[in-house]
Amino acid sequence: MNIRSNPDTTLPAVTTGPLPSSRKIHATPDSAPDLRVPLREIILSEGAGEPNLPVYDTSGPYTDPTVTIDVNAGLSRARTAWVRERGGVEEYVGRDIKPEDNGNVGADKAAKAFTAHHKPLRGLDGHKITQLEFARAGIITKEMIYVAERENLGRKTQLERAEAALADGESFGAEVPAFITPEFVRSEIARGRAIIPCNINHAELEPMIIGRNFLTKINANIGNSAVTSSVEEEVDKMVWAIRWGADTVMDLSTGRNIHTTREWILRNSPVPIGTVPIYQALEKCNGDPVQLTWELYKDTLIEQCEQGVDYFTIHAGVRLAYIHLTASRVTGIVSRGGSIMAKWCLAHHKESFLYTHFEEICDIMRKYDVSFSLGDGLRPGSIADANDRAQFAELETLGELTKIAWDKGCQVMIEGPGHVPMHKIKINMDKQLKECGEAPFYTLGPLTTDIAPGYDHITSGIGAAMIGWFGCAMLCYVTPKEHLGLPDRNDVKVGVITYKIAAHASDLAKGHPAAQLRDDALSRARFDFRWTDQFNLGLDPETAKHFHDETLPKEAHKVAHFCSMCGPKFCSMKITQDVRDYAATLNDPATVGMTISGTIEDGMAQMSAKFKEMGGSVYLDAEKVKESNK
Ligand code: IRN
Ligand code: FE2
Repeated sequence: MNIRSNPDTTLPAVTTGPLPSSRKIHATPDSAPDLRVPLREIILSEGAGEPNLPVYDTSGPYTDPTVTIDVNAGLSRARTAWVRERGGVEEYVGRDIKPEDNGNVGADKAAKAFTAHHKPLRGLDGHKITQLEFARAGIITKEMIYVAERENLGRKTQLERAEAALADGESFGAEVPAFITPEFVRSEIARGRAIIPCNINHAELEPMIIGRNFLTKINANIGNSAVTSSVEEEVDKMVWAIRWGADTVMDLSTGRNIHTTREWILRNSPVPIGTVPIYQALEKCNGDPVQLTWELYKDTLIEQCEQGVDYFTIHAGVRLAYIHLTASRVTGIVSRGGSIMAKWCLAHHKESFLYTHFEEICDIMRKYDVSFSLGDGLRPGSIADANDRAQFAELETLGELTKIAWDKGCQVMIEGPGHVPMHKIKINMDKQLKECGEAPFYTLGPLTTDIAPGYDHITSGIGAAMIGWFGCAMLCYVTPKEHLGLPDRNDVKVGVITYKIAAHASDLAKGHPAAQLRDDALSRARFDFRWTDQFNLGLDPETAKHFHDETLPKEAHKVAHFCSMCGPKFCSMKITQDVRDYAATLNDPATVGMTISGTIEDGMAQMSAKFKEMGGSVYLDAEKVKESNK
């Protein structure tokens, strides 16, 4: 197979290689020795005096130098075996890809080359297919074992196992065990509080879990638009986003090559891929929402199910009766999917076909275990519109649809806003939990102010950290280009890092049992002036090192007990260290005989005398200090 000859695609050059001072390691769960659960080990410097730190790793084989990446062939399809051994699925000849289905002409060759060597699977009636169905039946799947191992962040030494056994039953926060077990994962999925988005046809997937009693996850959106970007750029953006920590990626492509772009992304993606199928359906009717039909939409759903998309944004809560509620808004309907459906409803003056055909949508998605991400088509697009009647009316409908999807055996999460000022955020979380039976919440930010175009990763990162703390399970990133243009590679990285910060800050605030390990390791490195360890333990080692080296570039400075912010004399860490050293000399056997209070008072008196002797001024001449310290 040689895809390079296809004029519509070129060989994607994707980013490979480990992060600085990191190596890929794998954990093996007790209950499934055939699974290899990925972790990244941050290797500390020799004198660190503590073990290397394992961290959660979303980057897939791209950071593993022992794996050869061939984007033309796609990643290994190991998960097909897990699906097949459970039974209840059939292989069949999938839908024929016609050029017009792509919303463009002649872009299907590469996609066909992939599908030629694997036929799609689908679930049979009367059999359990979805993770929800297995969980309810009390069955622990390999996906559940895998994510349990992953959530424990490598805390699995013998000692830790023993401690975990002791701590079992103890809980942090509301009801989370100190050590995540496959049974805990199963029970959270069974009650609808967590999902594992994992289409049976996305065999390249490394499963992950979304739920408020697990690590807070982040999503990165990529996708070309009609005007910019190409297939290979999008594949590389996916690889780039997961390198920095994106837990899921949504392909929001419109315009040319939708089917092909998605096929390339899926075949090369170790993280769940989400889409908004209405975007492709719209391309199939030349961008005119009025022409959309249920049949055309349904056909698009099946096409994407067969490809292996793990979750679909479906804006089924935009009901005809709610549209007028947006009339007096400052920014109307800002959701792309929401505005497409609003236009259709008004043009036909009919209830949305997504709402009227919802049960059929469930039946299709169940067969492939595609999770619902019930879309917030009426989310507020400005501070002025936050928490208005249109937004909450839709949320109530999403709650009603959640119950239908659950009855049908489908996994569900709920999308949320948008633009919301800080004091109106918590009510969103509380209302979502109540209306939607605790199904995981997945929000876009929210942006906490409208005044900073160019900085909306920050305006939204603030809201994301807050709502994550309150219990939001996944945070959809916003890049600095939000409202302004299509994000490039660097915007993707800045967006992902910003959201990793928000998600991790949430995990700390929620008291996740393993979250603080990394903070503590980094703080010890900082306090010990182990500069290289400090960089490498951070979310973006390259930038940290670069900033440091801008002023202190020499290798010798990597062990210096100061940085250029405060300089040698005013480094608080250095001063603390000096105070500790000084206190230690006072406790020295040479000074025995003194009482403890005597020691401190004597020390203070000595320092005071020295202070006066040096001229009694807070800021001293550096040369004089050096002289007196000799
Ligand atoms: C997330 C939460 N609320 C919205 N989102 C994301 O916005 C969603 O997952 C998808 O990536 C995008 C859909 O945008 P529209 O079609 O609602 O504008
Ligand atoms: Fe916005």
